[in-house]
Amino acid sequence: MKINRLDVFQLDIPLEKPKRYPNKTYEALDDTVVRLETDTGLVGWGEVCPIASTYQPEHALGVRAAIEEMAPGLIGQDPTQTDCINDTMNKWLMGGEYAKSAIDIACWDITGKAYGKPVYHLIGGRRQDKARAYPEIEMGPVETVQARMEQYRGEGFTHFQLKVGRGSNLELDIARIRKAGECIRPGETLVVDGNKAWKTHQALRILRATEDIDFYIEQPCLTYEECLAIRRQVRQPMILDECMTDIKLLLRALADNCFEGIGCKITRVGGITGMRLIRDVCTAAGKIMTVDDAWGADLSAAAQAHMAVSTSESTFAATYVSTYFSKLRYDEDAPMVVDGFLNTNEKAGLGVDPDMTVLGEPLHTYT
Ligand code: 0XW
Ligand code: MG
Repeated sequence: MKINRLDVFQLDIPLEKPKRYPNKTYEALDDTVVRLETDTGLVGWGEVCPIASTYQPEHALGVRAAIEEMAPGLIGQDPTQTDCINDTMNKWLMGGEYAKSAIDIACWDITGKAYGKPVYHLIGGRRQDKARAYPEIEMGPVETVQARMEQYRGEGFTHFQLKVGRGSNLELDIARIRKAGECIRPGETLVVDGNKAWKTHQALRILRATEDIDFYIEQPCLTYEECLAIRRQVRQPMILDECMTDIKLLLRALADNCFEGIGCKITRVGGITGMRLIRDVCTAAGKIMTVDDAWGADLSAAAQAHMAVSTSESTFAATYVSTYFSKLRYDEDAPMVVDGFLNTNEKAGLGVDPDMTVLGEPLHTYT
């Protein structure tokens, strides 16, 4: 089997709540969908949707430029030999894991279809009947924390991620954490996510002021080294997210005893191939992880669903499914959060059949 066509589609994913960054406010995010066609007629789909251009060192235009660089090397390759595909991509491009992820996901989709199995079957099998999802409690006044947690609890969620750190109002961060701590119930999980925002002096003051509350602290500071320094001075269990970019850093963080968990985004770590490696190391080491992505639509949700249900319950923390919080669907039968849980369908591959009237014509085609 050989790839004989690569189509690249561009979509805008409207957001329920705008995302505000220093350079601009985003009402929608720029999404890239990849379609691989083979000489057997089998087709595979992948997707990557970076958040803006300053959240991480990845951005939408970079996705499509990276794919253009790699396309000549991909035509003629066997998509079912996924490690070989990744070798090929690395021969044609250094870095650009987020763009490579979309191609990798599409190759797993084809492989599942070629063998008549859902992707989860190929990466370990069904280890969970369904996967617990979680919402973000976005930044805002203290009063909104309780209302949002009650709203999401009513929608079936039991794992909550509280956003903090937007600005230098430490008192507001402490008050929001305290309020969330008052609202959390037995059997529920509270994660406080700084999204890299705090300086170490701020993180120390806030985490020492709240060490009587039961929560995980996620990515308090920008760099791995700053998070490691904080880890060694506070009591809250640590989750590393944005700084955890690849398996080499994961092994270093294990050796440093720097974390209890990883906030893992599929398209940050190289797609299903990359996340499977990180998942298996976390499982072997007794660590936990989320199965997330930056943003995306139905294909991203499906890739997360297959990874999540094939992750052991002892390793799996939760999954953030952005289609639950945005307005773009191109396959109403694709995996979606229901009553706080995400599941796959039993179709071969990812089980997503995009509506071409939504995707429109490809932006680029490579043959
Ligand atoms: C909550 N998320 C998974 C969704 C957004 O991509 C941000 C991310 C996070 O945890 O930082
Ligand atoms: Mg995070």
